[in-house]
Amino acid sequence: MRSLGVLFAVAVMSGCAAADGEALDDAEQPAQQSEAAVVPEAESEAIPRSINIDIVGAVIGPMKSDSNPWDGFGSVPAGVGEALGVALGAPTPYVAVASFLQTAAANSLSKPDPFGTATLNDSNAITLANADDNTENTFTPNWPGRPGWRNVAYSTDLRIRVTLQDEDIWYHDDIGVIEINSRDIDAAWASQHVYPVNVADQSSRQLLFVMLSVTPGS
Ligand SMILES: [Ca+2]
Ligand SMILES: [Ca+2]
Repeated sequence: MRSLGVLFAVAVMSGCAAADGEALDDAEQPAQQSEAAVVPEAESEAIPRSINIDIVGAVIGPMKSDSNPWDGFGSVPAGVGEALGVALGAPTPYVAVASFLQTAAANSLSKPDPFGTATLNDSNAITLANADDNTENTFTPNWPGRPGWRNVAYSTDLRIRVTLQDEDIWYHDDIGVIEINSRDIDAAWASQHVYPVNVADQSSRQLLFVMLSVTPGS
């Protein structure tokens, strides 16, 4: 009994020593980390009252909603739509879709010649690209110049409507009419870089992402 008691005491003492050391580390480190992390985050999260909004580009789906290619004839293989659905359901859909569009299955399809306009709260219309200056045959157009709005008074009522078409010889194909709201603008600001707004569910997967940049106005 006595020897067992000594063993027990030694075990408790060494256990306590280890526990004390761990408890000290646990108590001190999170406090230091959270103070260091919280302050800059809080500063960067506040969106300015005046902002610049740029519509930088877009990501167009690999086919029309009827499974026909953007240009030409024939139907797109069923596997393309299935792979697109998987990519849109991925944890980071923009990264997954961008990767998929570079695969041979998507890259071999005919691509649209995107152009269109954007309006801010039903007025302030701008041209993203027209039939003369648009990039042709691309799923990932970047708009020429710097289309957007300067020194916009931030409000939760901000709404941007983007209308895109595929330039064709006779009748342009509609790509999509989608809307971006203040929550998307908040997300773009918080990202502090060009932010892909997922709009696939607003356009039958024809217009997948609108690339948005939000910077401080003056
Ligand atoms: Ca077309
Ligand atoms: Ca076309």
